[in-house]
Parts: sequence; C-alpha cells; structure tokens
Amino acid sequence: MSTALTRDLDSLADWRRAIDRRVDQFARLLVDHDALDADGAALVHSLRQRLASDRLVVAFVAEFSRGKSELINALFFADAGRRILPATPGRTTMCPVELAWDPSEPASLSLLPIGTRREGQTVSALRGRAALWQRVALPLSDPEGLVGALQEVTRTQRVPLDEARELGFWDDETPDDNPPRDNDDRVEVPAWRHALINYPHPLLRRGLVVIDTPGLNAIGAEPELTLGLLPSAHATVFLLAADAGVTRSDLAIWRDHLGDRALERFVVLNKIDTLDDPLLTAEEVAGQVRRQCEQVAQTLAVPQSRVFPLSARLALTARLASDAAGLRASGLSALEQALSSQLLPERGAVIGHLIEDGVLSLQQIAVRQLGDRRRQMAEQLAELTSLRGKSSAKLQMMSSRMEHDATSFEECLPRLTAMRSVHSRLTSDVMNHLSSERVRKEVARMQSDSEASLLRLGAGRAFAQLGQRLHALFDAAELGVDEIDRMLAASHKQMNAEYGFALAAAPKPALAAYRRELQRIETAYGRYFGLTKIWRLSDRSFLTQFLQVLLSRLRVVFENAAVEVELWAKTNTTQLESQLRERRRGLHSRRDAFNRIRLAGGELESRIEEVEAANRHLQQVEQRIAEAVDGLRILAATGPRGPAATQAAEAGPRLELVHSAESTASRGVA
Ligand SMILES: Nc1nc2c(ncn2[C@@H]2O[C@H](COP(=O)(O)OP(=O)(O)OP(=O)(O)O)[C@@H](O)[C@H]2O)c(=O)[nH]1
Ligand SMILES: [Mg+2]
Repeated sequence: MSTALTRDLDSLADWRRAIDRRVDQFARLLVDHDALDADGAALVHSLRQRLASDRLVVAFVAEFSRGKSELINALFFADAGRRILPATPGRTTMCPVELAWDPSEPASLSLLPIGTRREGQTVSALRGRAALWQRVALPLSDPEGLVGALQEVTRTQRVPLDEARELGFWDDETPDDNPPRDNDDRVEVPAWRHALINYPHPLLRRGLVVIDTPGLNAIGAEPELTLGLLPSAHATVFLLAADAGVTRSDLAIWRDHLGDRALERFVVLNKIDTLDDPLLTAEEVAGQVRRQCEQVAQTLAVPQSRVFPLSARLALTARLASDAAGLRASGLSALEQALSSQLLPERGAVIGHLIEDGVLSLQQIAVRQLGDRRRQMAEQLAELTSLRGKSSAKLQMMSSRMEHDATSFEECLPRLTAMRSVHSRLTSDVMNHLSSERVRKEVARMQSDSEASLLRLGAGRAFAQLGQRLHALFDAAELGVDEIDRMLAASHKQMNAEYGFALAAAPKPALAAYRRELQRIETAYGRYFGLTKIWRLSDRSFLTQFLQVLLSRLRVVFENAAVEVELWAKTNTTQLESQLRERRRGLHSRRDAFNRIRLAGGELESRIEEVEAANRHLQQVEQRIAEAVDGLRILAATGPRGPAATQAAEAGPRLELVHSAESTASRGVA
C-alpha cells in the first residue's frame, strides 16, 4: 500500500538513514586522524541513537463511538486485509492503546491491569516493570487470531462500588458523570489501564507511533493522558461524528484534553456517509457537510482548513476492496495529505537542527585537536630551520632553551590544577541548582503546601510559588555560569600570556530555551487551577498523579539544562587537557629531534621535510573535515524532501572513497 503518509515516512526514514551513514563516515574520518576524543565519541553515539530511535507520535482523541479506531484502521492498517482494531457501535476501546514497533521485542500485545492505579504510579513509571504487564503473543500470519487477540482492549469487568471509587471511576461529587450501577451495586470498569501493541507494520517500522484513546469522559480518564501523552504527541486528531454534531461532551473533551493551542490539532468530521439522504441531491448533501464544517471550525475556534469531513468506514471499505473511486469519495486523502505535509517538515526541522549542532560540535573538537598539533609543529619547524648551519655553541643555547621550556611547563602544572579545582567546584554548584533532587523537593513542598490549605483551594497559590522557586533556581544557575565564564576568561588570559597556551572558553550554554520550556509547562499545567478544573485537583489520587507527571516533565527540563552545563564544563576541561597533552608531546619530539641532530648532521634536513609533510597532511585533513561537515549540514538543512536527501545514496560511497584514499596517505606519512 502506498499512501501519501507511507511515501513521506519513507522519505523521512531514507533521509535519516542517509544522515546516519554520513555521521558514521564522518566519525571514522575523525578516528583515523586521531581527532575524536571520548566526548566526541559519546556525541557521535548519542546522535546515531537519536536518529535510530526517532519517533512520530499521532494521537486520536474523541468521545466514544466517533470512529477513532475505525479511522486508524483506514489510515494505517487497511493492508492487513481486514479491520484490525476493534470498532463497534457503543463503547469499544476501553483503555489507551499505543501501537508501535520495537524490533528488539516479539510481536505482542502487552496489557497493564487497571488495579495498578491503586499504587498511584504513572503508566510511564510502570513501563519498565515487565512483571506487572500481561503479554500475549500476536499471531502475525493468522489474521483471525490477530483480530481475536486484539479484542482484549475492549475487555471490562464488574467491580463493587468501593473498588470503582478507589480506581477513580466513581465520584460522589459528580453523580451525573458516574457510570450506571447494576442491581448488585456493581459498576463496569475497564480491565486494563494501558495496552501496547508491538506490531511490525510497515508504517510502525518507520517510526510511527499511533495512540488510540478510549472515549474520554471526565471521570476515569487517566490524568497522564492529558498531562503527558497528548502534549508529547506530534499531532492530535480530534473526531466528531456528522450524525451527532458537536455535543456537550465533545466540547468538554476538546476543552479538557486539546484546549492547549500549542498542540498540533486536526479536526475530523467523521461519518459524513450518514448524511446521505435519498430526498436530497448530492450537491445539497455536500452543502450540508460544508456548513457543518464551518460551524465546527467556529465552535472549536480552529481554521477551517484544519477541519476534514470524511467517512472512515467508507475509506476502510474502499481500501480493503482497492476501490480508488470509493476512496476518493470517502475524503480520507485530504486528512492524510495534511497530516504528512505538517508532520514531515516539523520532524525534519527537529532532526536537522540536532544534527547540525552535533556535527558543528564534533568539528570544533576535531579542529581544536588538530590545531594544537599544528601549532606544535610550527614551533618545531621554526626551531629546526633556525638550526641550519649553527655552531655547536648555538646548539648548546638551543638545548638550554629547551630545558627552560620544560621547566616552565612543569611550573604551570600546579596553577592549572588550582584552576581546574575552582572550575569543578563552581560547576558542581551550578549542577546542584539544576539537580532532579531539587526539583523533586520543590514539587513535594508544593504538594504539602496545597494539601495544608483548606479544600486545597490554596493549590493555585502553591503552584505559582513553585514556579517562582523554580525560576529562582534557574537564576542561580545562570549566575553560576557567568561566574565560571569570568573565572575562565581571567585564568586563560594569564596562562596564555605566561606560558604560551591558546586557551579560549567555549561559548556559554544558553539556558534561556530551558527557561522558556519551564514557562510553557507552567502555563499548560496552570490551567488546572482555573475555576472549572480545580475540583479535579481536590481528588487526592488525581493530585498525586498530576504532580507525578508535572515532576517528570520538569525533571526533563532541568536535566537537559544540566547536561548542557556539564557538556560546556567538559569542553573546557578537555581543551585544557588536550593542550597539555600536545605540549608534552611537542616537548618530547623537540628533544628527540635535537638529540638526533646533534649526533648526525644529515638528520636535520630530513627532519624538517618530515615535519613539513606532516603539516601539509594536517591541512588536507582539516579541509576534508570541513567538506564532510558542509555535506552533512546541507543534507540536514534540506530536510527529508530536499534533493540532497535523494542524492545522499550516491554521495555516500563517494565520501567513503575520498576517506579511504586519504587514510592510506595518512598511514604513509606516519
Ligand atoms: N456510518 C459510519 N459509521 C462509522 C464510521 N466510522 C466509524 N463508524 C462506526 O462507528 C462505530 C464506532 O466506531 P469506533 O471506531 O469503534 O469508535 P471509537 O471512537 O473508537 O469508539 P471508542 O473505542 O468506544 O472510544 C463502529 O460501528 C464503526 O463501524 C463512518 O465513517 N460512517
Ligand atoms: Mg475505539
């Protein structure tokens, strides 16, 4: 099956693979020339890891029975030859279902029992605990068996009222939202809390992750869905049914789960086939659909270009029967086109920036190392040429100058050690401000502050204070970074002047982006303290989960900022170490050359030639590194649709040829 989405995901995957190949070749080029240190190697590893694990998450959200599962079947799974996800009238999908492919696991359905809600832990915290999940193998070659196994996501169970209350499916304060109870006072609740389908579908293999949600009524929904899963999706698709219009509960779901404008939202007016009326002409029906779309756009305050009238059922049927005209009539392609045209450039931009930044850092590391080496060579060369035709008295003078240099090198070591220890103390102060432990403590303090307040009405204030305290941590971290920067600038100036180093501090880490992310989280989560939402926070288990999810998002921001500071600190120490190493290496080789020259007069010219050749070779290497960086940056910047991506396959082997010829040359010289 080839759809717009398949093709676009393919070009995204091809592009990622092309970049990965280039990054690998680039790393090998650096290794061959001893220009990749441990930090650089770690950076290469993490870049390749990110490329391999890049995911594209699309979540489907709506009231029950609007056709989410049917639409997923039509969009993604028609090539299975039948309806894969259960889609039936009434409530069908009972828990969030995540479809993805992880090749390191067998094809399977993993189910987290609803009872795990009692522990108060979020689903993501429980992901790693395999013992809690029930796993069912999926029989891939047996469609009947596959469909049968997936029926599990519709399973429910009847539990006593107290248990339903405990699990969050019953709330005495909102009787209208509660599910019906039977004569024995039992209530029907979902059997599972979350389902993961690991399935080697071509689109899932390409890194697509699809989230099908159960009809999200206010009660019983997993808070994590709204707070974590949906905000992290790259696109959300909200469904309405043409035969139902926009109902109150549709609106409530839109407001509660998709109200955040930062989300990439697509609205589907599904089931347009139900508007067919034998008493109306096709144009009249089309007019009705158009008017309904206008109303929907107005009610939800979205541009009309984001509202897609379609029939998931007709689309699925047409795809199963390879009926092109039927598929066109279903209206599915417009949604498909819109999804891919929005998702692809967005993912492309994110990966592109990541690669560009990474490759530039690698180049910096390499250029620094090679530059140190070249400087040492230039000094050597100057010294060697000055020896031409020198008397033994001059040679004696040279020798004492070398001794002097060696002593001054020894002298600078304690000062460097002192500078390093100040640097590491200041860095660890900054890291303390950004530690996960600090964030955890601040969130815990907010929890106790809000619980202490009457009916938790003070929760809003406690949340605002939490925000202030977190910003204060960032302030302190930024001040610390400035102090380190000033300290480095002063010490570098001194060391460079007195001992001839070429130390320069790396640019300061920009923490502003993380602060903006913090601000975004504050705004998004702050919505829960509005008048309509605050009652949910008075539910103890909701508040606990709310804080857990909030904490995990805050931790990501702080951890990323800390990583940035740590990298910066590391770059500065690595620079120092590499200059020290090169200097030591230079001193050794000067002594070596000098001794040889003293013994045999003929050595001088050949030694000069050797150093000159090595110097020329280093220049060529730098040139090749610059070319490889340019190639990678162009590939990263043009994105998955750019012509560079398609040419990448041809460019790959060419680069390899250049690289292997060049590495033979380097072996020849060495
Ligand atoms: N006529 C018509 N029926 C549809 C269409 N799309 C879905 N349906 C039917 O509507 C019913 C509900 O569809 P589902 O896909 O199960 O709906 P859902 O949104 O996943 O519902 P839950 O899983 O309960 O949240 C099924 O019987 C579908 O076959 C459509 O475009 N036209
Ligand atoms: Mg469903």
